[in-house]
Amino acid sequence: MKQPVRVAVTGAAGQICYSLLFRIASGGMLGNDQPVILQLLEITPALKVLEAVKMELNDCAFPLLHDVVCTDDASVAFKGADYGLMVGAKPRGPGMERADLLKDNGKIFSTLGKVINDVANPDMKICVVGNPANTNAYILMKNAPNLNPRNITALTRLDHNRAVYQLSEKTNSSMSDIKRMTIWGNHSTTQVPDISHTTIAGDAAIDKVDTSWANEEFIPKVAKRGAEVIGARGSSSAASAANGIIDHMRSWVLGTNEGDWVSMAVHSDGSYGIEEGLIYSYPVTCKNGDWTIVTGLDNSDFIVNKMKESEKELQEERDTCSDLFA
Ligand code: NAX
Repeated sequence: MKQPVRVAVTGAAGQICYSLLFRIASGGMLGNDQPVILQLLEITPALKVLEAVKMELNDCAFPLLHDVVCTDDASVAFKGADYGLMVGAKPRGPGMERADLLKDNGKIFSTLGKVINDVANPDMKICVVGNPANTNAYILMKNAPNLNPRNITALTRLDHNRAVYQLSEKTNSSMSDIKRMTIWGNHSTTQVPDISHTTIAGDAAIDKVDTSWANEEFIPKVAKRGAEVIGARGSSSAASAANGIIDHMRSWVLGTNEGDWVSMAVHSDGSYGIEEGLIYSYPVTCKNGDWTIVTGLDNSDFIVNKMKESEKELQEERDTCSDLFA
């Protein structure tokens, strides 16, 4: 049996984690042979609820779950952590501007970045989920210089999965036949879901749909799917977000399938003319616990313009929070 790894999770008493933690503990994220220790962080008022989550985790008798630590002290939660799932953040309140949300949540990520820098395993792999996810990841990265910036990523896998579903519904095809879906950019409404390089059972997806559907219906449908779920459910996506996190980490750690790729917001190396250092969603392949941006894709002017718009939004978000990093 492998040695247990430490998985730190923030916002652990929240909605997403009520699905996420049970899937990690059952082996869905890191494999059926990988024992885990969950190190769960919450704000002090939520510790009572967190204890109840721990009771339920224990009552599942998961063979892979070695221990559950509940704390409101980030230095305890991240001590020796190998993986960090950064879910905890404030929701956008009534009348709150996006800039206010950026500042409030940015502060959480600058504080956590400093703690992680001091106490976590320097090879720790991080997935930021709390919104604005890409910019929070950027702030965390800037406050944690001991970590490898390649190990600080943000979640766009939920958007990727939403895009696969929309295409499968439109073309009446099986989701397992859809390969090479791409989400470019920010996890926001400027994201660019792109089927230009996607295949369905080996055939080009763009040959099976109208360009007008791909550009005018598919892109906004995927980009605004989160709002659609909120409208129907009264609160934001939770189980599907947890599933996206599981998929993101599993692909990163255990690898992507031959001939396919996934979408991850990662530290830009300047590929496709995007500013180096931004946390930008790209198509990536993963092997041996590392990711590689898929290069050499030929993008239409329409897609390139949209990619640039999303880059601009990320630059503006970063500039709004510049006081949170040196
Ligand atoms: P909840 O409000 O249910 O849970 C958030 C939890 O975080 C709460 O229990 C709160 O006490 C805790 N928290 C707040 N500040 C904290 C801090 N400083 N340290 C530790 N914990 C803290 O939200 P939930 O539905 O679970 O969503 C969490 C985040 O995911 C939100 O920011 C949301 O916007 C974001 N999402 C991101 C998605 C993505 O694809 N990147 C999709 C789903 C989701 O909307």
